[in-house]
Amino acid sequence: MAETTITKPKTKTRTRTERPRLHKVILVNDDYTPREFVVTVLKAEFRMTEDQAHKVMLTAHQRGVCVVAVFTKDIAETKATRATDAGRAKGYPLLFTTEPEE
Ligand code: TYC
Repeated sequence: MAETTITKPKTKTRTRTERPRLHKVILVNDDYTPREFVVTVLKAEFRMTEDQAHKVMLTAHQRGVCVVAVFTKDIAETKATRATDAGRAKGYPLLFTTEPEE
């Protein structure tokens, strides 16, 4: 007797791993922190050149805020905290915040 082999259709399951959302580090303007100090912190914490740091500082100064860079959540929060603490150590109200990218 002839045998019939029934094979189950193979369904391929593809798991999509989404990339983790990146978070923006945002520099907030204030009336007290010296411009040059803001530039120094941007260079030290975000590895910017004098030119880049100066542009970011000026944008925050003129518009109120400026996006400094994007990182994974952990790194964004750590850098924002370190940069804010650098200002606090000198008695300045300098503030860096974070928010998720859309
Ligand atoms: N506004 C400050 C001043 O005039 C300079 C400054 C710029 C401070 C950007 C904070 O995020 C800032 N001395």
